[in-house]
Amino acid sequence: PPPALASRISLGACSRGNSGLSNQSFLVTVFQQPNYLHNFVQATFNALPAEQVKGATIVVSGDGRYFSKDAVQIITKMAAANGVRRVWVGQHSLMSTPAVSCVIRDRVGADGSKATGAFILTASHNPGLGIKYNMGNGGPAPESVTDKIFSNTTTISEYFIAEDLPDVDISVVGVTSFSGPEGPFDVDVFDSSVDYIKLMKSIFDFEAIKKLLTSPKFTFCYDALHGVAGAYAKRIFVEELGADESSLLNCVPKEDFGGGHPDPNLTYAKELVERMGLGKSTSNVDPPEFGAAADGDADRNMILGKRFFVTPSDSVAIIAANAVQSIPYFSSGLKGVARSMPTSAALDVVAKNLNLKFFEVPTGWKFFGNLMDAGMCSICGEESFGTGSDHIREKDGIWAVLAWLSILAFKNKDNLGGDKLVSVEDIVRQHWATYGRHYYTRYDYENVDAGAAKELMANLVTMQSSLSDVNKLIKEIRSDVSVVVAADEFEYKDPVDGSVSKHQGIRYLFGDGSRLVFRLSGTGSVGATIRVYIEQYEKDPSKIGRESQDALAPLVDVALKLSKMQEYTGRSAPTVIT
Ligand code: VG1
Ligand code: CO
Repeated sequence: PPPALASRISLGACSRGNSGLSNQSFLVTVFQQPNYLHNFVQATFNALPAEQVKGATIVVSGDGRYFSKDAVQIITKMAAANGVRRVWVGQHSLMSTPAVSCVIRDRVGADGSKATGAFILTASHNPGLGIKYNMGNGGPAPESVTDKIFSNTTTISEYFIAEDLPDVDISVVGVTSFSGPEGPFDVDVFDSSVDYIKLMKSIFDFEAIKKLLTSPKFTFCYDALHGVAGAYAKRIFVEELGADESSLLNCVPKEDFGGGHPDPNLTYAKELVERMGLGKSTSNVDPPEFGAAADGDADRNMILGKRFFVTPSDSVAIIAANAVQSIPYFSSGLKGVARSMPTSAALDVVAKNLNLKFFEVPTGWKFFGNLMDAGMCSICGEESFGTGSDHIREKDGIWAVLAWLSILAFKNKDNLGGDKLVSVEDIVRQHWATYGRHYYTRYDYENVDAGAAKELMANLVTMQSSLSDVNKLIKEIRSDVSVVVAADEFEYKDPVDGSVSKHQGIRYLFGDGSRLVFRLSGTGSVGATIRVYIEQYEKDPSKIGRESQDALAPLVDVALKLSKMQEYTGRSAPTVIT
């Protein structure tokens, strides 16, 4: 074909995002404003070192939500005009965030090429569309790059696009070659589940998991919430591991997530929650032994047992405690473990007992990536339904499910013919008996007036200067909670590159190990989102079996009154409790 012409088109400014376009821009309406996508893409190309653009290989894919197929064609044409050598696209434009990370790290093209980055079209667990850029290590772009992208979007005046390059049929696997405006240009469409399954097989003992999944006693259910995880779930759980097709719920990716909200928690994963016996339904059908859900881009996970919820903070601790015995990838030991600051300290206790290196990092996956690149961390997690390991540089929803299935398979390996399987609940209760229990809950106040949220936070910081006043106040609110022994704003010095991140959340630490943490979300869609994290440690074996919301009631009371939540926000209740 004749060379495509690159055109220059003028632009206006783009609004600030987190590791991509977020906030309002996650809404498709804003996203489709003229040139909004183009602005971000060109600003990213301009922010990258030349060798990661000219002649480079870049992944362009997403979780299949509305407009992403069109966006793939636009980004492809812009890549061609910017001198990119080849673009790798997931078939039907589908690639989960963890699969993108895997593809960047592991895939080698037929011509020996390797990718140096990826545009990922997703807004994760939020509806609407977003876009983010990942780097050559497979992880989110660091702040140095996102700051540059943002500043570029405020000054950018033109972008480059090969407008007459024909659209590529992304439903068909194969390489299409063009003579682009900057020279030869290839679009390689492929099925990323091939690369992803290969990686999973190198980590887990598929035979052992298959024995569990095909045992008549074990029942299983996976809900992709109509997100991209469904594309992998069928291949892995059904075709590779022998689960029944009926174990899959909402596993056909849909552009609109079937009208749902692809956030794997007890509020939004309704169908799964009912099926697992945790909902309101009075059905007397025996729930499955194990259930799990994913978010839109499949990096998050929720783990459930029969009528039992596993908190994400417990999940990462339990995986870390059992990894060496149950998962071949970790058989020679863990390099270290890490959690985000607001995540409960369940993992800390495991690290201490097993004598593992331990890190507490700010919220967001990029901090884990640095530790992993330096060989300091094997397993990590966040309270926000994110769990993962150093096999890639993103959290990984299906990996977390396979990790739990591996633990169940290991605990039941001599028991599959026995009377009763060791259940998810047994494993968690056993864990609490050994390490103590961290009661944990998170209250989210969404779409709060941004000014009010700022004032609330500022007041909490001011109060930290006098702990005796704070403790006096607390005693008036509830006499049955411990005293605050330290209070600060979390600050993190990266042990690898020495960079310092300040103002990463307000902490009140109690004498009995309880914690209250307050943070403003960096990913919320409209207004401000205040997150309150409430945690209480209980070592006494006679007190570890309580209902979580009962056990935490006194601390919740203190958190809301100390922060003057209702006074500042006008809200008498949170939007979501997890
Ligand atoms: C939220 C979570 C955080 C997570 C982030 C990205 O951020 O709290 O733990 O890393 O989402 O998740 P925030 O700033 O709104 O609290 V995802 O699935 O979008 O990669
Ligand atoms: Co996500």
